Amino acid sequence: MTTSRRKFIKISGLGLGGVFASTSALNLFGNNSPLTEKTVQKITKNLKKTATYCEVCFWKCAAWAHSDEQGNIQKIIGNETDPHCYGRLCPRGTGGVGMYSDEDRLKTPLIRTTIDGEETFREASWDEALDLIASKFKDIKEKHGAESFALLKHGSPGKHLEHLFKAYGSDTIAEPAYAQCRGAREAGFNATFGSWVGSPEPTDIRDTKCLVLIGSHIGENMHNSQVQEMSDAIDNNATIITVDPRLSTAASKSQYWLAIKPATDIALMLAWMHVIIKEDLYDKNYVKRYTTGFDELKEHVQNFTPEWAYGITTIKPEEIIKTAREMAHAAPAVIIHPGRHVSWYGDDTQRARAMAILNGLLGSWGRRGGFYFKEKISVPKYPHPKYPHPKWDWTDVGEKFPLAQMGITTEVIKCAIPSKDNKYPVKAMMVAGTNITKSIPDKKLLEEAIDELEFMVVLDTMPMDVTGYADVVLPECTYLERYDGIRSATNRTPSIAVRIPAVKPKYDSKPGWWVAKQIGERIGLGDFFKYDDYKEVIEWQLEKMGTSLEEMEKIGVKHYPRKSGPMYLVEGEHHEFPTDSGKIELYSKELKNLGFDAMPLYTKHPEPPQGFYRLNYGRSPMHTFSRTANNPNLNALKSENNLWVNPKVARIIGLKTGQSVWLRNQDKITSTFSIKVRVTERIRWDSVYMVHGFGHDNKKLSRAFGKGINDTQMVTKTMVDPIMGGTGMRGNFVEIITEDPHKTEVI
Ligand SMILES: Nc1nc2c(c(=O)[nH]1)N[C@H]1C(S)=C(S)[C@@H](COP(=O)(O)OP(=O)(O)OC[C@H]3O[C@@H](n4cnc5c(=O)[nH]c(N)nc54)[C@H](O)[C@@H]3O)O[C@H]1N2
Ligand SMILES: Nc1nc2c(c(=O)[nH]1)N[C@H]1C(S)=C(S)[C@@H](COP(=O)(O)OP(=O)(O)OC[C@H]3O[C@@H](n4cnc5c(=O)[nH]c(N)nc54)[C@H](O)[C@@H]3O)O[C@H]1N2
Ligand code: SF4
Ligand SMILES: [Mo]
Repeated sequence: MTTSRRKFIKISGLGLGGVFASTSALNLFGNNSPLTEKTVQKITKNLKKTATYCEVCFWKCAAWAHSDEQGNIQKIIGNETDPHCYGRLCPRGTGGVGMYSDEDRLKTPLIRTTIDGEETFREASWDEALDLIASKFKDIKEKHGAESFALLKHGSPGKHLEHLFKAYGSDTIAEPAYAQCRGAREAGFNATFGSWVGSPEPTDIRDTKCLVLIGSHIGENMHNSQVQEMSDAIDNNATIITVDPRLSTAASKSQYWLAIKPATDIALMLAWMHVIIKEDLYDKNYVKRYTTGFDELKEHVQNFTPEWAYGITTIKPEEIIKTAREMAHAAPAVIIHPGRHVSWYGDDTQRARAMAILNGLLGSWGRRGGFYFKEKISVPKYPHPKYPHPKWDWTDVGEKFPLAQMGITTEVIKCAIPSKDNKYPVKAMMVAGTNITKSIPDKKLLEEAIDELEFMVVLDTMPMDVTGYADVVLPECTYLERYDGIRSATNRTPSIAVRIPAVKPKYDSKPGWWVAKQIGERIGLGDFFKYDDYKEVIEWQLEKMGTSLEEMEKIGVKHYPRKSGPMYLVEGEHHEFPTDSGKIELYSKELKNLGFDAMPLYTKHPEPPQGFYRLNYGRSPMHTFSRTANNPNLNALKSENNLWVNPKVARIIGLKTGQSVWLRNQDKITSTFSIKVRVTERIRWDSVYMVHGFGHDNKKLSRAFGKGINDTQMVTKTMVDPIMGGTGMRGNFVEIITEDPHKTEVI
């Protein structure tokens, strides 16, 4: 196997054999018809109902997959009793069947090979691919130690492989859903309340009187029950305050849209604290009983007046004062929402701290309409031998970042680049359920690291960009075709959900658990996988949890009573918060002792140079990151992203809606593809905006290839959070190019 200069292979160059099984969903939905549940509900047939939970995003809504006698999946409908979806799937979940029916799916294992000096893939049997992978696992362990084999993962397949890696002796594990997503929020809230926010967020939106969204764009961010509860809250006349430089869907439903200058949110929040304290609007009993550091905070925010914040944020002092009063008026039924994708400007833990402190001042943590005390039920561990103790792991890799609580993807990736200071050499990598070429910033660094690897294996369902870098590609079957771990998530009350295969795996694809077991057995770790089918694991666990697979097949979701106590603080009762002081820490001694600011401070961030605009990005309600771009059902609803441009900018450059443009960033990186302009007042003049997840560069994705721009390609500069290692990605500036920069002159 070639290990030098790993070239990106476009799987398109191949005849990927395999029988095209008939797909029903496509015919049902037609190409352009909207996927409303109503349309879907009309189909009445003798359908088999199988309990599952959705994997189109990580909200994990419990659902029923309906399949016909021929084994075709006809529709997927939300489970009525599920607290993640309340019986309704979002458009992505309803269209999830497209993941199964997509004819571009990976169909067989592939092995990198060289033919006539050209690197390409050839089809391989599972035995050949797994034997090769097993030999690499042994080889890496012998030569470098098991720790040098890293796992980058996301979602259900990641869990199975995590077990394999830990059994093998490697805990060099990370996922972009931490350092590129919500890590900073967890660090900031943990430093304040002693616990993570977690997923689903314990926001009591249905009973709130005031919801404050700071960049969080619920409505485009389609996390299901949150969206439904927000819609109910709006019907119940809750006040919505949205802070966003863009008129998001949420902003358009809000009483207050604060069109903040990007990167200045901490200044706004400090001014809010100033007003709340100065006007005596904070919850005095709560602050006295449950918090520590109020005096220091009062002193700290003394000079952060609304007038001061106006100069930074461009939000008028009277608006700052009015919104602060609105929040206090609703308190404690108020939520300063922690957001989710928070890796923005590198001071993200401190921004999350500011949000947490505001919730503390207003007394909303542990209060109805604020944040409830979440609870989940633990799933018993299926017996296996003890994991060996690795010599080093993700904590060592991220040692520069004292409050990192999970592996930092970018740090693990850097470890693949040899240098004399690199104490933790990564020599091989497995990538499972994460499209790192789209989710990790700084492509140059990523490619440099991948180049150095001795071996790389990717487990995916689709020929995504990342597969082009692998030595071996393994086709996983979709969530509709496999068992996976029991879903047990934090909620108001504990509940579990199961995922049972609705149909047989298509083509030669296999479940992640099977792949982990096969590799494990080949490298002498059979004792860690003592089952023939993952079904046995679930059956064993369910029995221990007082139910059975038979029962779960019928109900899909099972509820358990709370055991940890009431959902909200009990008036007048003592409560110990899981922080060092047992109190909510408005002033953080922990951060101070680590050499960081004990209370958040505003720092100025770089601004776009002349002719450049800040690149802002977000979500589309019809898509999840890059994973759904090729999904036939969802692609029919939205096939490319657009570039939102303010009319003022459009006038200066001479742009029209629908016109194709290219982008070039501050580091002279030019977008491979073009994007169509959308001229709109909904974005500030200093930024441009696009939905993340488009601009795929693998031709094998027949619908998604070349459609729109990949925002990640433009993110070459990151602002790293010194507290937890998150990579702030909103400090990239782009210029708009109207002539095709890739056009070669024809003579
Ligand atoms: N520029 C930029 N970067 C970002 C973001 C952004 O908005 N902009 N968002 C960040 C955030 S919030 C997050 S959480 C991360 C997410 O980043 P990723 O974890 O990389 O998310 P996806 O794009 O969903 O990639 C998932 C991959 O899993 C594959 N897949 C889907 N289902 C299955 C399955 O059942 N089994 C297997 N084996 N594979 C499957 C898909 O085909 C795809 O290749 O990205 C972060 N990075
Ligand atoms: N449909 C759909 N829903 C999803 C996902 C998906 O892929 N598709 N992914 C899920 C995941 S993993 C995550 S992490 C979440 C992410 O979703 P959220 O946490 O809700 O949002 P972000 O992506 O962080 O923020 C996007 C918003 O921030 C605004 N913004 C940009 N810069 C600034 C600024 O400086 N200040 C302020 N105040 N606002 C700013 C943007 O205009 C945009 O409206 O969405 C989840 N929900
Ligand atoms: S929110 Fe939508 S995509 Fe995410 S799990 Fe639920 S139904 Fe699936
Ligand atoms: Mo995320």
